[in-house]
Amino acid sequence: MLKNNTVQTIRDKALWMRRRAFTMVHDAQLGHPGGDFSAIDIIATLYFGVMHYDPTKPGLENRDRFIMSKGHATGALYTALCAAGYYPEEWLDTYMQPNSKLNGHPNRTYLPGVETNTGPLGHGMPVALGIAIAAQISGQDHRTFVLTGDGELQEGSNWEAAMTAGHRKLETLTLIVDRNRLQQGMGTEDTNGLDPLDEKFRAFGWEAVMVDGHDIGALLDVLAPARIGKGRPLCVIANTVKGKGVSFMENKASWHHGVPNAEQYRIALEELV
Ligand SMILES: Cc1ncc(C[n+]2csc(CCOP(=O)(O)OP(=O)(O)O)c2C)c(N)n1
Ligand SMILES: [Mg+2]
Repeated sequence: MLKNNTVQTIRDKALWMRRRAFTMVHDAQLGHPGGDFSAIDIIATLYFGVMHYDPTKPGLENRDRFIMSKGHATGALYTALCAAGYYPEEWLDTYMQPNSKLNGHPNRTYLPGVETNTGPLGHGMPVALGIAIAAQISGQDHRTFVLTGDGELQEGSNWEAAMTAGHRKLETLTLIVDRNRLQQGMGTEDTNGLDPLDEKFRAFGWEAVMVDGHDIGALLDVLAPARIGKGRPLCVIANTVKGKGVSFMENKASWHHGVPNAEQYRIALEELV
């Protein structure tokens, strides 16, 4: 189903996702809230403004696919799938508990709506490439979206997939890069620089655009238009802030997998309104 939601409705979903994800991380004392918060506006835009899917039929043949390649940001993915209707909210309360379906990294065997297991960085793009090639060969027009971290792009497997996608003119494939400029402990440009990222993708035969990854209207403008006939895969470089929405978390590498104490949790929920 296509969700013809307004920008405000999507923003409300994203706010709920941030609060709910942070509660999950607080309760479990585990998780990756920095990368959850940089990605949530992107994922909310996809699920509530762009993608065609039916949560009652997770295997629907011509559904649009979303692959969460930065699989550590489960707070963002699990809250989105819940809000999209794939499973009840009580499941979120089990996050990271023994025998939960909501593990530290997403598992398609346990969780409806998860297209492929991720966690080891650099695998989502090659899987998305394969799905998009299969669609091309079989004449399906569904779209395949893949979200990678920017640090994740330091993995060479992404570039092999990017090269093949350009070569095969995979117009139904859209990569979104969560460009928060931080990886696990340091800046991407301090470790293995990525800039100029847009020019690199263009050189590989892609269309590449930059967008504010927290501006839902701008994200809709670049992600919603159909790709059939464009003749090239699309790379959306979404400029984001790691920890977006909570003052003491923003742009702090320590919140990559930092977890809140009671006081930090209270302040964060006060700010996330
Ligand atoms: C192959 C591999 N190496 C290392 C890790 C450990 N790891 C998890 S997240 C992360 C940093 C990822 O940075 P980025 O892709 O920028 O993610 P974000 O900033 O969006 O959280 C690392 C090194 C991993 N999951 N997989
Ligand atoms: Mg990053």
